[in-house]
Amino acid sequence: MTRKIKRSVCPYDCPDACGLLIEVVDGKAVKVTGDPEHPFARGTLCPKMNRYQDTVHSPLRLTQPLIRAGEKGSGQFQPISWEEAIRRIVDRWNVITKQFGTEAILPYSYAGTMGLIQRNAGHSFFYRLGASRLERTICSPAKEAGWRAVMGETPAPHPDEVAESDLVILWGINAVATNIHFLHGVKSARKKGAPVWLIDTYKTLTSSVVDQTYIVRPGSDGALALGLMYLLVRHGLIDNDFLASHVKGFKELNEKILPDFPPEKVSALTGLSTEALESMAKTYGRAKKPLIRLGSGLSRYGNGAMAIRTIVCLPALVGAYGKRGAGCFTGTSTADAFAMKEILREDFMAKKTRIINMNQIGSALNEIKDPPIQSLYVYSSNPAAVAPDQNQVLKGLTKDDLFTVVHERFLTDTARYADIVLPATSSLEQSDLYRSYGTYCIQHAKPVIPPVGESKSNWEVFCLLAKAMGFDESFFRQTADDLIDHLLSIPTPMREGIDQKAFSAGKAIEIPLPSDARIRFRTPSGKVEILNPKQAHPLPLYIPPYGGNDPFYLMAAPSFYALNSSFRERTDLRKKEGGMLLKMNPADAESKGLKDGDYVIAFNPLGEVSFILRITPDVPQGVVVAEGVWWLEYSPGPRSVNALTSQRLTDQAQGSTFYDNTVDVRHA
Ligand SMILES: Nc1nc2c(c(=O)[nH]1)N[C@H]1C(S)=C(S)[C@@H](COP(=O)(O)OP(=O)(O)OC[C@H]3O[C@@H](n4cnc5c(=O)[nH]c(N)nc54)[C@H](O)[C@@H]3O)O[C@H]1N2
Ligand SMILES: Nc1nc2c(c(=O)[nH]1)N[C@H]1C(S)=C(S)[C@@H](COP(=O)(O)OP(=O)(O)OC[C@H]3O[C@@H](n4cnc5c(=O)[nH]c(N)nc54)[C@H](O)[C@@H]3O)O[C@H]1N2
Ligand code: SF4
Ligand SMILES: [Mo]
Repeated sequence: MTRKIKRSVCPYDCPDACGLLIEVVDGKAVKVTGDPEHPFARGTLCPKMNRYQDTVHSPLRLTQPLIRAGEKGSGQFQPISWEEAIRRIVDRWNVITKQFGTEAILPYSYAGTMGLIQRNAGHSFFYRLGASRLERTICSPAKEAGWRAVMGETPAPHPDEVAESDLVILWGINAVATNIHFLHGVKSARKKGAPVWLIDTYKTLTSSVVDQTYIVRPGSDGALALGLMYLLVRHGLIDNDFLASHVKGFKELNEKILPDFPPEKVSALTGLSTEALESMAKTYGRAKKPLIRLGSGLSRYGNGAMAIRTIVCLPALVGAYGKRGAGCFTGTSTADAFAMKEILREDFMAKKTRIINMNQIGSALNEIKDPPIQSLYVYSSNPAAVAPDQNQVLKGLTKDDLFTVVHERFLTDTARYADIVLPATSSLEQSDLYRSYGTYCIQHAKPVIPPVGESKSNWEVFCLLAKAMGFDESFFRQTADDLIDHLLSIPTPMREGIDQKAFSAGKAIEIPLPSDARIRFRTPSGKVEILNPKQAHPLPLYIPPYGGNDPFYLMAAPSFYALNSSFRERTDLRKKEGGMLLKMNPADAESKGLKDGDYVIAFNPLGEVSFILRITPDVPQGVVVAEGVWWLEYSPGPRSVNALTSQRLTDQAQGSTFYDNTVDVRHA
């Protein structure tokens, strides 16, 4: 028996990017713990990852290539060899290309793994092929756009600086579920006396770790921010020196926009009382180091980018930008740590092909012509479950003339619709480089166990496909390790001065923040830009969300027990969650004649979804909550939550609007 402890990284789409220690016995991962040397996570993991070995060695893992042997969606398959699978894919693509051109082929991928090589492994291949391109905006591009409109390329502070804050505002973030290690610093701040607030649309798990929860109407945060600014001005709580030297456009905002946001109006828009607004503004204005940790929830609305932009202006009024432990933290930008263009290889694109938004894959599969999509190649994503407007997505996936290939670890909802399924390795079986969007850590992971069954990594499969297609670029003849070596041989300013020895040993190390980051605002004017003439609305203002005509706003929020549709293979986690729930306020349930535990159907013009009703005062009237994205096989009915979410996009950056939907509810 051989027993070894090896280092790895949590590959999931989570800001924490925890370091892992994997105990490996005879080629199997038997225990997974947090790496105590990880600078941000400090040795703890979330409940999902504590038993990652149960995911990696799950009996549900796909171990062989499969070919469809029944109706699309039936989940009936027969094993085939890798050779045959690759040959069939390439043969079919050649036929499609002859008749419709290469743009009839569309890749679909997102963040099954965050590793830079495996996540982006298909880009070079599909550029070379001339396939349609995918606009990957399912997550929170509107949040980035909102930040950028005010702060340009200004880097975020170090996340642990929150420990120095004297007022922490968790705004639209259920950190206990989605950013648990940020709470380490929050706890330290709180111990030193800093009040901690949560601003959300219902009481999430995070409300149990804060001093005060403010419940707002969905999509009204922009109005809240403007209302707080109005009161800061009225009470003389603004930092005139900071505004004069470091901010552009406060005078215009104060003259043209703020007078429209007195507390009475903001109370009506947000649902917060005028007393609450007064108290929030005074506490915020008097804090010396108030820090806002902004989640992505409120960016997933028709007014998302504007709401974020408005909130990002708030710290400027009190001079919080420029102080340690204060300001606004939306996430770190570590994109320049590695020379990404060496992975993406846009230069392989002979001509710029059309772009299809991943949030609108439903319409794209059913409606797009010239050429219609004839083949979908899905990897590192589960669009049948995670993409909005599930009825349209499934209708598209059912089409006879669509040739679908799914490269997956599990037989997901999407894989069930595939013509060919290819088994994918897990992160423990592949090499990769990791960076993070919530910390400044980077890490190099090597395989710690051999591939499970016949599974192959994304990189390996694209190399096989490239060979079968006759692509002769030497790029496609490298291993993932060759490509990693190449990237590491290219120095970048961000990696300058890192602890190279620790990095090479596979430890997580931190990129040093530029020393002048704090007061040098990387915007065209060098100032915090409340006024941004490049924007369609040069000043922030309040735009209402899309909403809808049904009585309840639907919060399609993340689950504590899963990560998007990942981890649904885990019986232990599904049991703890207690099923696919719809949470509702007692008064609303009473008026609908519904009881706790009832099977109910939430519906709107897009579709109908069955849930188990959970009645709770944590949810305000007029809102219902459906946490998590369930696989259909574990859902109470034939559809899951995204049959209720629309393909509409955000006001900027073409993002998803998962929260901006309404539903009605009835007894099943
Ligand atoms: N456990 C777990 N962790 C995850 C994920 C998961 O699914 N589960 N998903 C991962 C991914 S891909 C991402 S992008 C991140 C998600 O990160 P975020 O998108 O930041 O998700 P949350 O932390 O749940 O924050 C969203 C919160 O916004 C709230 N919200 C919705 N509408 C509004 C509004 O109008 N105003 C306000 N103030 N709040 C609103 C929701 O109720 C929810 O609590 O988390 C990652 N980590
Ligand atoms: N209702 C609702 N819908 C949502 C969300 C929500 O909170 N609520 N969140 C939205 C957000 S923020 C996001 S980012 C998207 C996420 O959408 P996705 O990125 O599609 O997220 P997952 O559901 O985690 O699916 C990832 C899949 O990749 C597979 N995978 C993992 N590693 C590998 C690998 O190395 N190779 C291959 N080939 N496959 C791999 C996993 O098995 C998994 O099935 O979902 C969005 N949809
Ligand atoms: S999902 Fe997030 S919190 Fe959990 S182990 Fe992975 S990186 Fe850490
Ligand atoms: Mo996301």
